[in-house]
Amino acid sequence: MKSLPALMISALLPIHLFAAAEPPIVPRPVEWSPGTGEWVVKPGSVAFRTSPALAAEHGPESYRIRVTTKGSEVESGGEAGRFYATQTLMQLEQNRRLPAGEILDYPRFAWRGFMLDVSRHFAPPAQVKKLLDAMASYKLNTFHWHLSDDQGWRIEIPGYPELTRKGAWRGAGEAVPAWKEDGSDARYGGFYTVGEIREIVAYAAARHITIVPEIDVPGHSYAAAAAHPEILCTTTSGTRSVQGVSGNVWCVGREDNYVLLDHIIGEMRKLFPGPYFHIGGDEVNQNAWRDCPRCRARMQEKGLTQVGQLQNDFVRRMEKIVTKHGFAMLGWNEILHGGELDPATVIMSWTGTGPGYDAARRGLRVVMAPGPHCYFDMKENAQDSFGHSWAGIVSLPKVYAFDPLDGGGLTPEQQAKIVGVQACLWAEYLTAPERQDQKAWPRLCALAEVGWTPQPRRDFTNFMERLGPQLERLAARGIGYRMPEAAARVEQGKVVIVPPFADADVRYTLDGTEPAADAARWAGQPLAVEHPADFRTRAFGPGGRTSLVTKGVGRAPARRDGALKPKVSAESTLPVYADHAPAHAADWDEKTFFWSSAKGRKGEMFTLVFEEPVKLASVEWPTGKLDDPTADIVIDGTLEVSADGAVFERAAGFAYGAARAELNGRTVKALRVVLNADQETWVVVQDPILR
Ligand code: TNX
Repeated sequence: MKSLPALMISALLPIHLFAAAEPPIVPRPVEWSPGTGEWVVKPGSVAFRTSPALAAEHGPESYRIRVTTKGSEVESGGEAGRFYATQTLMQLEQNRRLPAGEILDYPRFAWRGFMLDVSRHFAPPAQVKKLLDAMASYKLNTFHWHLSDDQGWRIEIPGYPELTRKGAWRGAGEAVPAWKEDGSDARYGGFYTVGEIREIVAYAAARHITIVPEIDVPGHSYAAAAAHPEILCTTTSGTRSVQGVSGNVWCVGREDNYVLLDHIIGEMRKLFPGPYFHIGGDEVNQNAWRDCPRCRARMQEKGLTQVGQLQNDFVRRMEKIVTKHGFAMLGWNEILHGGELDPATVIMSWTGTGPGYDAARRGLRVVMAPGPHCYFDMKENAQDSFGHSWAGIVSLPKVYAFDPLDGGGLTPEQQAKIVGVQACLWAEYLTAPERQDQKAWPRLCALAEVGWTPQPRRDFTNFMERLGPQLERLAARGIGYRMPEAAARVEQGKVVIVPPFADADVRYTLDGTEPAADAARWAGQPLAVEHPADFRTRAFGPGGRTSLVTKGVGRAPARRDGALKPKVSAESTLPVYADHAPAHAADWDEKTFFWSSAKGRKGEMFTLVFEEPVKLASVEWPTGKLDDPTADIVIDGTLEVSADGAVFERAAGFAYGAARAELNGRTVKALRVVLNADQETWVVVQDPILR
């Protein structure tokens, strides 16, 4: 005991010297404890065994890895755990070496999914397999395959050849070749044969991925109706779906339709051994049923008073069919409307998290896929050239920030109904295969971590530190991932580049040209930049991927807490754009601002006159648009101060669009911005920050 301190020091010293940084594994494991040294991998010498104790405690997907200088061993809860341990080992290994240490790992959620829409644009089998490979390496275990929609029916159904002969091609029966070599043909169609489906299902199973097939009914069914017009109502009211399509809703009063759906699901049961079948159920234009005598008869028979109730009636019948074939049913959150559901039915919450919480309160199981965090067809950045934006900008940090259990005020029992999380990639814009890669990755790395890693172990900055090696891995798989942007901002009068992650290769130019791979490389030294609006950065990633170009230099957002808000009037010599009158830069509301409708000219002014003179310690005056750091800033200007409103004197100059002056308690009657030079842009003036 006496010698313990000395022992501790000698024991700690080497650990400290050799302690490896946390290995860059995604998703981040539950526990990592570093060891000493490393093990040089000899083929086939990892010892695997299953551990009933681990299985009992953390389930079949759990595993534990121990690496010492002598070797490595893996214990797993089950086959899946063994597979995931292997994925982790592959991420750990560098130059045939594994760092010594111990990892204990298991998932936070059972459902870690990705949905691919192959209807709007077809994805050939090889592309699906490439996706499954990458998903598995990030421990994603559910592939939701959106196989039908208005633009295409993508699965061969024995007995109903027209579904694919006509329904898999845009335009009635028009045979458009599948992928054009150069990906230029946006109209391509295609479908999976029974053989191809079998092969992909087996391929997924070997990677511990369950496939959940979806046939979207009763809406989103234009392609099915192109093949089988008889499935529609006898009189269509001509109304259109949210997405502008008419004639795309199955008649719910036609008995033969249920026979056909039963047949389709029966055929699909033979191909998909998994526990779930997704019936869609979203965005149904229920007006289609309004004037149809069969639908009206159905309402009478069932004693329904509103057309909308037919949706629940249809969903209940689908539940019976799906259940009869041994599947549990899944549907988009619209199936919650209008009545009870079978307790085995699972809800996919897409319009937000609210419907998911409601469903959990009703005792139903839920997969969270809310648009604002999980819709990968959204733009990732306001400058993105393609993508929807109805759910906002779904950036990498936005995906990462999602916690499926954070909100809704659920009890622990209700929380347990939330089985997991899923990203969805709708394919309206996926006109070429590389677009799929670019929309999916690396956001799917972030989502994998949402689904796997315990919430207290999740940290975006830490995630970004582990991202660089993942991009190498994605590039090695031939995935054209999206390289995240760098940012540039002012710190102490100099420009500093913030790379998207440590060691990222970021290049810049000073003259407004797009940085090429041989442009000046950011090496961590702050830069003096004469024309910040002409500053450009671009990040270069593994596999020749490049980010968008970031333009200009950002300011840290101005802090306005505790600032003075005296009564003031405002005027400008510049003409006003739309409703952005001068008063909007003096209403102490940072969301509004003054905006000129002409380029700034030398000598133009923007003046604030206080009703009563105010004593000011300091004034900070930002110009330009808040969401776009160099748009419409004052480029060369002076901040002037007046004690009487008549005689002004210089207090500070503008740099990077803002001016700041220490006034040390001076009495001020008026403030103004004066332009020192003509500029090419209009002028936005924000409210000054007075203290
Ligand atoms: C809504 S999500 C849809 C899809 C679209 C998607 C576009 C859902 C169940 N329906 O049909 O492709 O928005 O973001």
